[in-house]
Amino acid sequence: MKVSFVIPALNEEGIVGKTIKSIPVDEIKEAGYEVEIVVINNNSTDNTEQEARDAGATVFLETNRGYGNAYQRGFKEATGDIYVMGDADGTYPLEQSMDFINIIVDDGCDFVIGSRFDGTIEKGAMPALHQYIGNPMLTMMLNLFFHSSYSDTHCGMRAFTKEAYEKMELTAPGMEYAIEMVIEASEKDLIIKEVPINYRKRGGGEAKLSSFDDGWRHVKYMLTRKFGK
Ligand SMILES: Nc1nc2c(ncn2[C@@H]2O[C@H](COP(=O)(O)OP(=O)(O)O)[C@@H](O)[C@H]2O)c(=O)[nH]1
Ligand SMILES: [Mg+2]
Repeated sequence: MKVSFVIPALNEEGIVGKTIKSIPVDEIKEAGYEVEIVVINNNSTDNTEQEARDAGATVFLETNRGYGNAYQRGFKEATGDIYVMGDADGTYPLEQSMDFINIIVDDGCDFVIGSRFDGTIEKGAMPALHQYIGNPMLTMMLNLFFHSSYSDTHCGMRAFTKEAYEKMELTAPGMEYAIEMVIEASEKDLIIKEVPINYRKRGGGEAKLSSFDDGWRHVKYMLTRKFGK
């Protein structure tokens, strides 16, 4: 079996290399899997591409900007049986990936998602507005609308089987991709499990997220999906 790590990176020079190197490739190989690391770059204007290559990733250039577009391309290029996804900014504990893989393989889960709220959030890793208001409210709204029970719908560290990925019909080009995926996972009745994780401060670069614009886009996405246009 093969595990594909899929990582979108837009101007993540200085941290994308470290993020890739934090993937426990030896541990995963010792457990009997092949490993591949796919990075999707969208015309980064810094050294992201070379840094990712030097760290051992295969880098693809996607010309359509956006978090969703990057992931869609990444999963198209990935050749594994299990996909692990996470940001290129050092915030997610990719060193904990084996836990995610074991839950899929040993427990027969389809979709594993990290939970920062059940785990720990390092000081300064998440703005207070997101930690105490934005994320809990968006998570509550999503659970209410789509009859799910996630504790952290915006957690970007996830793992799933190729079959699970193919069941989910994912088309969102931007950041809404994150919630489109958890809604699809729930609506397609995938077996879902959460894993508490430690969320860290960005290792450099800038967040591409803009609190109010992206928060509103998520609310709009949920309203439209639930009640139509
Ligand atoms: N390739 C690509 N990656 C993106 C784009 N937008 C965001 N990313 C990456 O997606 C991940 C999540 O973005 P980030 O700014 O960390 O969002 P946050 O974690 O929600 O604050 C990071 O690894 C970014 O570099 C994009 O348009 N193209
Ligand atoms: Mg991030």
